[in-house]
Amino acid sequence: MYSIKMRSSQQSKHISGAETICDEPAIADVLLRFFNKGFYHENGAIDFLNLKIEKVTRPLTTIQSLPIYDNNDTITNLASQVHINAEILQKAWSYIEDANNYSGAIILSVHNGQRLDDTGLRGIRVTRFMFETQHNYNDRIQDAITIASCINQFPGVIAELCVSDDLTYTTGYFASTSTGYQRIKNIKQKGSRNGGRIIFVDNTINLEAYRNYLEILPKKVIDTKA
Ligand code: PML
Ligand code: MG
Repeated sequence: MYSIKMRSSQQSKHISGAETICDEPAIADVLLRFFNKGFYHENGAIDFLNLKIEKVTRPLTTIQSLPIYDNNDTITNLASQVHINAEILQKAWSYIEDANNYSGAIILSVHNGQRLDDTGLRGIRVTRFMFETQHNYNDRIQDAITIASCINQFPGVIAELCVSDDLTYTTGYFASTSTGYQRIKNIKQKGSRNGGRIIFVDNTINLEAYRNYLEILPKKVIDTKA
């Protein structure tokens, strides 16, 4: 199997990214799909696009997908279910609203709202994953569920908040092992590049092991049993 990654940018500003693991016969199709996604993007014309192919040499770790819900609950309500208070949520939201376009996720302490990763504008990128699913999700939703399933199922992770940085995509989600993947419509206004992925963790997390799990370990997400 092969890991395929794409990222594109404009004057070093993140425009788009994509990631999967596939078998050799599917590589050409995936490359074309990722090229189209990154090159022709509503966030703007690009001046850089990188496509990377790497053979996966380690066995894939299997992860169950989080259940998906369309309840359109509020972020505040969902956060309170996992004991994230308003102040910490506000801190997370400030990263989503700042002028930076992080290509990956930001890790925040659930105790004091401090940013714990040292990856600057890059953030932590969840990579080396695939989703073996019977469902016909669209690409965007399938990717988001796969990433959320990986992010949330590690010791010390409390929850994740995601807002797309695409100009016209206004559905985001809040995810945790207890709430599942909760889609939230109109999480932001149309026409804004504000967005990001915030991971809330407690102080039991082993950050080095977590980063290795998210960025290096090959992962296969499978459907949750009904
Ligand atoms: C993105 O790919 O821009 C993030 C989208 C997250 C929400 C996906 C959904 O459930 O609609
Ligand atoms: Mg995007």
